[in-house]
Amino acid sequence: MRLFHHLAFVFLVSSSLVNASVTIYHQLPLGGSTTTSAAATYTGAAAYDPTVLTPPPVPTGLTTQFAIQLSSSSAAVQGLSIPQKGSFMGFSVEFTVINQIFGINATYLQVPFLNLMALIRERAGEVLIRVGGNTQETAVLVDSLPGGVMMTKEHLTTGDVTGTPTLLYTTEVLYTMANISALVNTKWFLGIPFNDTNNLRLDIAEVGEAVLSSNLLGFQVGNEPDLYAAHSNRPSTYAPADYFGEFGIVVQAVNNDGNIPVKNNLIAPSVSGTWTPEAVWDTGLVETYSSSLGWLAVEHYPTNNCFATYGVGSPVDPQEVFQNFLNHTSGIYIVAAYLNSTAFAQANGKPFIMMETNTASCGGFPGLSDSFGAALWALDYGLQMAYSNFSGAMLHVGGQDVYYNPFTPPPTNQSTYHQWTVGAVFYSSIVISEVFGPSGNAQIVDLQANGGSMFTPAYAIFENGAPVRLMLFNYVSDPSGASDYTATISIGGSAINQDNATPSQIQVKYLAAPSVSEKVNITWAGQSFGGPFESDGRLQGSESVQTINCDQSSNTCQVTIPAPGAALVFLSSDAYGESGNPSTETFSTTMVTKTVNTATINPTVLATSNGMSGSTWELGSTSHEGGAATLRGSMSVVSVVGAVVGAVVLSTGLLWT
Ligand SMILES: *[C@@H]1O[C@H](CO)[C@@H](O)[C@H](O)[C@H]1NC(C)=O
Ligand SMILES: *[C@@H]1O[C@H](CO)[C@@H](O)[C@H](O)[C@H]1NC(C)=O
Ligand SMILES: *[C@@H]1O[C@H](CO)[C@@H](O)[C@H](O)[C@H]1NC(C)=O
Ligand SMILES: *[C@@H]1O[C@H](CO)[C@@H](O)[C@H](O)[C@H]1NC(C)=O
Ligand SMILES: *[C@@H]1O[C@H](CO)[C@@H](O)[C@H](O)[C@H]1NC(C)=O
Ligand SMILES: *[C@@H]1O[C@H](CO)[C@@H](O)[C@H](O)[C@H]1NC(C)=O
Ligand SMILES: *[C@@H]1O[C@H](CO)[C@@H](O)[C@H](O)[C@H]1NC(C)=O
Ligand SMILES: CC(=O)N[C@H]1CO[C@H](CO)[C@@H](O)[C@@H]1O
Repeated sequence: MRLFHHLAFVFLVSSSLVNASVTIYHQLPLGGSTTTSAAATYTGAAAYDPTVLTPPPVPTGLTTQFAIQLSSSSAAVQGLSIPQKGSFMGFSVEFTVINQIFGINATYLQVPFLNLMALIRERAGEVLIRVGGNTQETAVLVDSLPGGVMMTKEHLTTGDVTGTPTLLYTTEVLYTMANISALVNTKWFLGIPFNDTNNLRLDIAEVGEAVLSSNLLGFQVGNEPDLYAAHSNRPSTYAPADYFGEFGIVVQAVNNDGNIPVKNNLIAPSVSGTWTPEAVWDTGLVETYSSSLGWLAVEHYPTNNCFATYGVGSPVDPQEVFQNFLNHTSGIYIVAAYLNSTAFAQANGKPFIMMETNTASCGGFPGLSDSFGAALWALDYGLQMAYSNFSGAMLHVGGQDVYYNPFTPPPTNQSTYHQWTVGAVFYSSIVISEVFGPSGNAQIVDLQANGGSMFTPAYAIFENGAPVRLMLFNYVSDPSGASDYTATISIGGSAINQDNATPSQIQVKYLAAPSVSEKVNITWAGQSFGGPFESDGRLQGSESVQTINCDQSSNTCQVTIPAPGAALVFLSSDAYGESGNPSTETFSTTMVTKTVNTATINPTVLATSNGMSGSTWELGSTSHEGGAATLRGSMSVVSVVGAVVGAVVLSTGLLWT
């Protein structure tokens, strides 16, 4: 059933609400090399930088015909991962940008954001989001803020060399998250401020547990503590043993705090590579505080663009490093440093999370972080983490001044006429949600396909012992078609054996673009979010799923993967129906400026389509009609949507009938 959901935007001038939209502080202008006239219109903000790189050369000697022989039972498969969820690839949202991304308060939520999350939720059942970053350490919960906003930044109040501002926020932030959870089943990671363990501020845990309850997954204790010394947040001698001691202070405080009912959901150590995780494990932290720890976590970026941002390190030419993201060894190299730790986590009964990652720290690279190549890379890297027994990975989302965002709200002063920009790596997250689906029981194995060729990796996914899906990649960018490859798939025994389990037909969804450098014409099963400012958070275009008949005499199925591209192969109609064929509808938007508009929607349809019971909704109303309302009953205004955007308040009235 279709829903029509019209949103109206009303503009109110409020000069007191001026928020900068950056997460990289002391930002120098990024992305000077604007190559099209579009750049002029969009002021060179990194998120819309039109730089297009040149694909790496076509490798010689690529084998373009190879077989993939799958066992019909996982019992015979070596190295299958632990069970994985469709929500594996979530998002890490910098605390300072939540009012742009989520909405200005609990009743003014951003519809494009809800739509994007609904896409993951309808495939995976839930969405994982971490809210944090450097600002979590000095964040202060206050009763209220000038102008009634839920969050604001006070600049130059911390000694941190990155210039991280102090973040002030109200409980409305937690209510905003709760209301988002009610709509799209988001599960949250937060952080307990850790800048001063002599004066702990545990209120985020007290209020967070009260407001978010089971939607709250856990609290980071420290964000990148291995960088505290470098950022002047701790003495230069700060070492893992010091972190162990401070972690213990938090454990004791949480245990003694009667307002924090959950004692076992702390997260450590969230190190970023300056310390190895082993250096922390060696302190005995996990064994000592096992009953307090819910998760183990790290954060990692494979490279950085900090010269462009801070003048630190040496300049990196995006064109030169592009090829480093365009083969299977990239993810394998990154993950290798954590294999000890994922095994250690399993041995200690703790899930292991990549709490923050993306192509490159300090904002990523123009032309690279927002390219189809980055989408292939993030998909492969994500699956490699899953194969290596991570239990989740959060793609970082910053403000306008980064290149790597999975999604970017419009610049603050352009919200009146532009919509959202969905980045290439958001496609990776959608594909992963279908790769694992909603069962929570999907196990993945890296097949080292095609003789282990770094350009044509493949993974198989098993559920309940049987192969259900395959993910095939082609990293090569070759418009001639000569580097397209054909994989010949068979399951169980070969034609001459009795235990052949090759299906009669398979279904295939392609992640496609004409080149690894492409930034706009990226499609998943034929659908796209379009280019900069073109998205309301819904996939556009008609879905196209290929059905391939298998050869019944040879018991083989042939799938061709274009160069470049990736394909998700559904090995049975059940596997397709499970995660590949979502039937729900998301929140649609129609922007009408300078009017208050209303929309109609049948609440029972929405409640059903989003998989929740309408009776549990308690959304507050900020309708111009006034009065609180719940979803049940007709003519109830339940949600108003908008964003704090510079000097403009953008809000949207939305009426359910
Ligand atoms: C949410 O924001 C709107 C628009 O600024 C405002 O009218 C409303 O009072 C806010 N709600 C709360 C609970 O602060
Ligand atoms: C920790 O952060 C709080 C809030 O921003 C600040 O008031 C305090 O001075 C900081 N403490 C240290 C030791 O930096
Ligand atoms: C493949 O990626 C690795 C790791 O990023 C990189 O070192 C190597 O140069 C790449 N190989 C080719 C042929 O591009
Ligand atoms: C993993 O642990 C082993 C044994 O403790 C050690 O030799 C090795 O260096 C570790 N590997 C990594 C990548 O840290
Ligand atoms: C992941 O965990 C499973 C189950 O313990 C194990 O068999 C497999 O070898 C692990 N994979 C890696 C890459 O460590
Ligand atoms: C938006 O803000 C940027 C930076 O402050 C400015 O350069 C640009 O002219 C503004 N654009 C519009 C349309 O006001
Ligand atoms: C978009 O890319 C596809 C390949 O993925 C190609 O077939 C199509 O022609 C492209 N469309 C445009 C408008 O460039
Ligand atoms: C379901 C839910 O959490 N609703 C909350 C939405 O936000 C308001 C505050 O603005 C709360 O009162 C509701 O409980």
